[in-house]
Amino acid sequence: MAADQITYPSTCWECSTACGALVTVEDGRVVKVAPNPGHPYSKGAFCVKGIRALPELTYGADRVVHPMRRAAARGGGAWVRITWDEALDEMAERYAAVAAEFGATALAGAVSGAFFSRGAIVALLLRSMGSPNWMINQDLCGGCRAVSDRVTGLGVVGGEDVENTACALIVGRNPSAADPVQWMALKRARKRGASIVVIDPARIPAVDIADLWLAPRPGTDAAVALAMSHVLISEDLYDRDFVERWCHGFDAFAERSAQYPPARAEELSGVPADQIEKAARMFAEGPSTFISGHGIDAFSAGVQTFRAYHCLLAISGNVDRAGGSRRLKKPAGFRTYLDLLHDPRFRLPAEVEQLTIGAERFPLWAGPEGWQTACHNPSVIEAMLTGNPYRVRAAYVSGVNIVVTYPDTPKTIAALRSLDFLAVATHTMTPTAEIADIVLPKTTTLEEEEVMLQVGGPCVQFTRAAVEPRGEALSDFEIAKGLLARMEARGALAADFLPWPTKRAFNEFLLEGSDISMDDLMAEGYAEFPYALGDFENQTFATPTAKVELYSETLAGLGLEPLPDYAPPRPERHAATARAEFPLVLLTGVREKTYHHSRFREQAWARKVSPDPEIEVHPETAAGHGFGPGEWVIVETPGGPGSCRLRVKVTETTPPGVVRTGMGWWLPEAAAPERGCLEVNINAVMTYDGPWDPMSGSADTRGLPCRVTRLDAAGATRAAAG
Ligand SMILES: Nc1nc2c(c(=O)[nH]1)N[C@H]1C(S)=C(S)[C@@H](COP(=O)(O)OP(=O)(O)OC[C@H]3O[C@@H](n4cnc5c(=O)[nH]c(N)nc54)[C@H](O)[C@@H]3O)O[C@H]1N2
Ligand SMILES: Nc1nc2c(c(=O)[nH]1)N[C@H]1C(S)=C(S)[C@@H](COP(=O)(O)OP(=O)(O)OC[C@H]3O[C@@H](n4cnc5c(=O)[nH]c(N)nc54)[C@H](O)[C@@H]3O)O[C@H]1N2
Ligand code: SF4
Ligand SMILES: [Mo]
Repeated sequence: MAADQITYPSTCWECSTACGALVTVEDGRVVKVAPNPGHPYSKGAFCVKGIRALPELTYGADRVVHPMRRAAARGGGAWVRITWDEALDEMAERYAAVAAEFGATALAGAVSGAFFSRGAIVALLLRSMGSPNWMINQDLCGGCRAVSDRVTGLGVVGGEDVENTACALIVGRNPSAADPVQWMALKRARKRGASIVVIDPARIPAVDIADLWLAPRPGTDAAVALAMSHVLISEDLYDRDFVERWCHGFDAFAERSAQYPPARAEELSGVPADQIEKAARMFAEGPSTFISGHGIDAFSAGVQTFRAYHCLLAISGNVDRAGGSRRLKKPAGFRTYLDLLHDPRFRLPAEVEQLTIGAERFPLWAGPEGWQTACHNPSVIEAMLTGNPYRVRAAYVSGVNIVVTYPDTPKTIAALRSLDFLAVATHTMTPTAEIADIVLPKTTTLEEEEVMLQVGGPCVQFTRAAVEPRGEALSDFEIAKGLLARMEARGALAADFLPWPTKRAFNEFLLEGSDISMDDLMAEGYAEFPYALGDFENQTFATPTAKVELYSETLAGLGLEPLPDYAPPRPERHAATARAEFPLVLLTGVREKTYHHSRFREQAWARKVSPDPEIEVHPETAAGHGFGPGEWVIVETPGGPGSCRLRVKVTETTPPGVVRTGMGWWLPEAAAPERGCLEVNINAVMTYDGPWDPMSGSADTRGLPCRVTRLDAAGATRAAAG
């Protein structure tokens, strides 16, 4: 290493895996991002997005490096450079004017979620301006899991103890693509003799290290999980002691699961009964952990499906035990971002929070009692367009590319265009930024400090601001502070819920009550802390009965189904004629190693590795429909707003009758403002209008009926050229 290089321990937070990193700086520039093999959680696991995409994002030619104001009609693609003072003054002026005329609830924020500090900061910014409205993308991600985790009282999401497990049950999760830390841990577990069971309609790489692979028809997992519970109960393989002491509603749950003996589950899911029995017996041996993913989340029966698996986990006695699924651990006194959101010191009056859009429809999801206290997104889109329940007129978007990543792209565009004012903080000019009035340059992971709880560790992690921000980029914290100061000067501040002078002070506040110091964190990049497992007497379950609720009193109180149950998947709920018209089942969201959702599409190396949006098709399906490998097809769904073109990949890993595609596609080189997001983006095909999960408000992003047709020769030529 050159003498003038310094290497810092840090954390990559380009994605929620948050791997331990070593960042090398020379002459004020990051010259290397590498894994930190000494990190207690990631143990050297890392991915190409951290190593390559992050530095290229930071130093790439496409980066937005100064604030800009649009110089033509909205979406016209013409921009002028302005100063931060001009940008923030104009934002304050516009937000204050909307709040004065229509009330502060006419303002909304959008961010990915409170997993990162920017989520909490955007929420506290909006609250300071008097609005409880902020959107998160988690209804499209881990929302069903989170709601199930809360209503059962388990609190186990992210706590899979793969290192010590004897059996890993992987459901709707593709770890080799989605999470290098989990994937490495699974391979280690396999090596030391742990058994692995995969439940996935597709033959994912994890199947290659599995003892057993169950391939249900998409959307039928609840039947499989209930049948597995039935096997545990009828064969007396469940944990009687844990159930008697710590579970509520066992008899009712046993009755419910008895309605799904393996033979019936086989009919509903297509998984042979003997495989369900085998999987149940392997899982019952333990210690076993439940590894779940997006494949059973983000659909309109997601919470019930998750509850079926969560109840299986509970009765198997694998809650908060070594090798099982750990409950959330944090250092005594430490504050997470979610803690901040629920802290009474940073709350608006109850009657204002009750106005959160979606709180009435989905109280477990949106509003004061909701998981992250955010809005229900499709309801906000509706509010922007129709004024129901009231009109949202101005928005601030940061850390989320909603035009591309929300279903129903044309509607999201129309909703954002209907606003009086839109400001977007971003790294590059995305289709969302293209329709803003003001675009703000944001710092990247290499330029901004972050303190976060690593649930998987568990440990607290630190991300170092390794270099000065490029150009005039600012962090979410600095943008929010600048904006609030200007709102205050206009007498338009409801409260100051961001009282810390700097991001460092904010980070110190998170650590304040704990034994961990900023110095410790900076020196190592992480800090471990002691915790207890299985201390159910002192750390009770956060439910009305203080037990794990197999029968949910919370759901019963809301008039919702208190026991987990199976519901037929979307294609089966359609009339036969519609099924004939849309004969295939669409799964979206296949993760590509080169991209993070819509990000890094401007990077040449990534586009070289993954040049086209693909659709995976079984050889039988391809033959039946006359698709050849590499041909372009268009995809449509019933009630969807449009179509998109994708390139056929013929593969036996996808089952017949099912097609799988990714998400997040757009073409930075294509014409503004859409930049291809209406042509190659799967969300241009799907509706966001429901049906919604009655508990979490999630819409179907998988298991949808669809129609796939070949592009004609002319279309194919256009596509290849485009
Ligand atoms: N490289 C890269 N990594 C990423 C991301 C990225 O964009 N790029 N995104 C990150 C984010 S935010 C997320 S949420 C995760 C998502 O990553 P995962 O949680 O792994 O989710 P998916 O890849 O959407 O789907 C996982 C599996 O579910 C299966 N599946 C589909 N339908 C069903 C079903 O009905 N039942 C069952 N049992 N399985 C089903 C699919 O075939 C797929 O193999 O990845 C994270 N990691
Ligand atoms: N059809 C379909 N739709 C899906 C999914 C699916 O499987 N199918 N998956 C859903 C899931 S799981 C998720 S999590 C969402 C993801 O949806 P998004 O969060 O919208 O995805 P990203 O492309 O990661 O968008 C991040 C954007 O925020 C900007 N940004 C601003 N500040 C920051 C910052 O500090 N850090 C980072 N990293 N970015 C910043 C970046 O420039 C980038 O444009 O999409 C969802 N949408
Ligand atoms: S998986 Fe890749 S992008 Fe995500 S935190 Fe780890 S290195 Fe960064
Ligand atoms: Mo996600």
